[in-house]
Amino acid sequence: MKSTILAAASLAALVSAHGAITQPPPRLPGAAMAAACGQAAVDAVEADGTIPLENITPETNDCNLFLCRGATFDDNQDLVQTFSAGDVIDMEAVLPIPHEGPANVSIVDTATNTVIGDPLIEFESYADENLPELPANNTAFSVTFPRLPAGACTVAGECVLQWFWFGTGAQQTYESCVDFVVG
Ligand SMILES: [Cu+2]
Repeated sequence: MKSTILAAASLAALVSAHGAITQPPPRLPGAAMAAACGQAAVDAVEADGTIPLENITPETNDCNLFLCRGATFDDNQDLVQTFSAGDVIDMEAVLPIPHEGPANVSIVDTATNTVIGDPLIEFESYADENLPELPANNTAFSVTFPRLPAGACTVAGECVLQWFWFGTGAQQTYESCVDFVVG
């Protein structure tokens, strides 16, 4: 609960920011991330929950920066969602500084950092700062939870729903993860 309040506070106070998922509740930085990536990495994400991977310098090789921007299951065991095949999941993102590029939401096996199946949603061109206004579906959209292979993602921590966005011109990578189990 404490970490949820912290996230709401840091996302509300966006100063120099880029983008992140706000719903369903995303993985947040914490003590386990600090142990793996360094306290400076945690401080950077807590100061601005929307920064890209490229703004973080891991302090050890244990930091899994390219999965969930280094956020860990250990720090987020109270945020695990339960999804079933056919569930429509409403997702919300904030994009205070858009950068045009591809984006998707996929299910990722956290042990191997590999995508399971097809993306649940895919944007060829997302967060285009040249548009007068961002399309409404860039910040509020739904995905339908697929039927996974039997036994997949049944234990908390095994899988995440990962929002991934790459700003092509900015050369910035964004990842927000939602922990879940198949119910
Ligand atoms: Cu940016």
